[in-house]
Amino acid sequence: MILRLLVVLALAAFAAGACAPANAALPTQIGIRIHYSHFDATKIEVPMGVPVTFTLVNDDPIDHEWLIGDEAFHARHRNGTEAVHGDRPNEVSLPPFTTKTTTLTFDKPGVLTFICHFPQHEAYGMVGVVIVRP
Ligand SMILES: [Cu+2]
Repeated sequence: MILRLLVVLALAAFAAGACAPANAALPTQIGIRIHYSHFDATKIEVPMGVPVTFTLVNDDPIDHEWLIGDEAFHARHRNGTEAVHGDRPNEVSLPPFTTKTTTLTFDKPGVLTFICHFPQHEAYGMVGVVIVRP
């Protein structure tokens, strides 16, 4: 009987721990600066289920873009013909010397990639990952 009670208490403690917001310490305000055709942050951890605001700074005298999504999304954009993005929070066009903000809420855990799909920019290294933590 006592053993059973201890098991129940242990399970209750485990459940309480599992429900604690493990991702609460992760930032919801992210700054990414582009300079010499590179992102200055290429591995970013964010919490799932809450709005995350990205401030994107293009410090270069040329156009860039910040497109975030999964592999299928990027496969479409690598072959895409859309020169300018503007209406979707996960697709941001960045003219020279501009700053833009965009807010996204990630609804599932996992790894997403952000890439600039201007010709040769991905190959040059304009790639980063966002890790969404539950
Ligand atoms: Cu670029």
